[in-house]
Amino acid sequence: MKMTFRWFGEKDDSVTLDQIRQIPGVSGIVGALYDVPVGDVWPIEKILDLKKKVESYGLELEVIESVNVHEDIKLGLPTRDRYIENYKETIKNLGKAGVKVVCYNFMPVFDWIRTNLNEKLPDGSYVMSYDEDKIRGIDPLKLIEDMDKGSNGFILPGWELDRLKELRMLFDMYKDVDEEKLFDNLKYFLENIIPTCEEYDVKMAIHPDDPPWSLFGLPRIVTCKENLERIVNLVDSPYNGLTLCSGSLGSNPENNIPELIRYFGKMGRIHFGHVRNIKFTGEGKFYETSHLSSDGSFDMFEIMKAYYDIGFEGYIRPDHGRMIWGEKARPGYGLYDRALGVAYLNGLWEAIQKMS
Ligand SMILES: [Mn+2]
Repeated sequence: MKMTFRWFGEKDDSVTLDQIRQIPGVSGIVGALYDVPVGDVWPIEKILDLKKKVESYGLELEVIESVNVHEDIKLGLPTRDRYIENYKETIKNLGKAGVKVVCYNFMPVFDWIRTNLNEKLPDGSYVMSYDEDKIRGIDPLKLIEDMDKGSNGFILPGWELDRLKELRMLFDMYKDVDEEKLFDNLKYFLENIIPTCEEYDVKMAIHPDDPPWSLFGLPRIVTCKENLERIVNLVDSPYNGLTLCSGSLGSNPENNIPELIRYFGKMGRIHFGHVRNIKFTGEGKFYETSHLSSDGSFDMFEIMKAYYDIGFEGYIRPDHGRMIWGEKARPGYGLYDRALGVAYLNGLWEAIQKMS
């Protein structure tokens, strides 16, 4: 297991590489180029610049999150072939720069969704929360406005406004795309890019939908064991793999996270693990807690034990943290609580290792 930490780059992150390198047990950064428009090729020079910067702090750049998939690919439009060619070029460039895993998602229109980015808990910390009742009947444009307002001035990953400004048109285009069509479009995408991934040794790791169910009538397919199995079988190659995100998949209590880790881990299809805890407060209601088991609804020991038992050699990162100690940062991506998460997950790992 390699412990990593997500970083949004010098211009876009309140956290510095200098701070990250001081967190015990972090081997590398999960990075991305944020100034390349979705669908364009990531220039090798820019990737190498980022790599050089990260490595100058003694950290590695082996995981990218995300290379976003152009909406035309998800929609299956004739223009998709051009964007798929660009995606392959990006994979080539990333492979040449030593990147091993690319996390991506295949969610139509929206990325992850929370209904409150700054909910105050009794202990004074702030967390992100979700309430399905608040989603029902809300205009999606209003949701975007609220997500933008609550972001402390940062751009939220997946919520870049330029991507969303043609929202109404996008909704219209998805009218003919149901789950089956979306599976077809994902298959077409994977069939085209996986040979390049194999050649350049870059593993694809699809991120679950968050939350893992359909919203606003849009199809969502990366949601449950059955669908994950279908996805890894769309192209039978170890390069077609998963990001196992405990918080996303786990927000449906029917998804048993340790079981999923064991099942897909044994198949060699988990390349990246997002490990975080959430607390259910009702049906379709939860908030993101600290990583500690007793703070939330998940047994984090069982999650780390599952990774240990499958002999996991991929990458893990703490996921969203709370906002604590007065920190002002991108919601979910402050320094303090994620660093606590790293220390805790590494502690679990050491204990499991020594007791095995
Ligand atoms: Mn995640």
